[in-house]
Amino acid sequence: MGLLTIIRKNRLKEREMRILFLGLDNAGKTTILKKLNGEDISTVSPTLGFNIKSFGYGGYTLNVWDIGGQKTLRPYWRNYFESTDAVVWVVDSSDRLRMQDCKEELIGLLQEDRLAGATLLIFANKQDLDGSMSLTEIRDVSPGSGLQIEQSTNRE
Ligand SMILES: Nc1nc2c(ncn2[C@@H]2O[C@H](COP(=O)(O)OP(=O)(O)OP(=O)(O)O)[C@@H](O)[C@H]2O)c(=O)[nH]1
Ligand SMILES: [Mg+2]
Repeated sequence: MGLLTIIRKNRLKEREMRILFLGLDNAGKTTILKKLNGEDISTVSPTLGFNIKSFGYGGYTLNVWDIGGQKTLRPYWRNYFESTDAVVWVVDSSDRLRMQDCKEELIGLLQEDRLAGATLLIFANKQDLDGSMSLTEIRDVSPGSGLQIEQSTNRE
């Protein structure tokens, strides 16, 4: 059993999980978290550092880290990788122009040793916008088959 596996098993025993919300700026990470938390989502501004929120779910405490995605902030993402159980990669499905950029950032993330073993969920946000990319289109640009993609919108 590797060291990482032992650490993860201990964390499961503690019933705490560390989840990172990552993705390009403007993808909707903060909005999703605010919505989950029942907060007003009419005033969301770009995240310059990070926000952390804790939720109770199924007997677990989920510590969710929402990290700013602007290009100048991306080099700091790695400061948050240690002991991460899951990454939610939020995609702005309407941002066709930056889908390649989005793919390249995700490929970079998948190569990080400290995230090895963490669960990855790709979250196709902004499905409400006209012209947003479908799950199939997003899957076609994503770096590898078999990745789980969940679609969503913060606007009903
Ligand atoms: N139409 C639509 N707009 C959304 C949705 N989710 C978020 N937005 C809008 O997208 C913009 C960016 O949302 P944020 O939550 O600040 O994005 P972010 O990923 O946290 O951005 P950074 O903090 O810069 O990394 C805001 O104007 C939101 O209102 C959605 O599902 N549909
Ligand atoms: Mg944000």
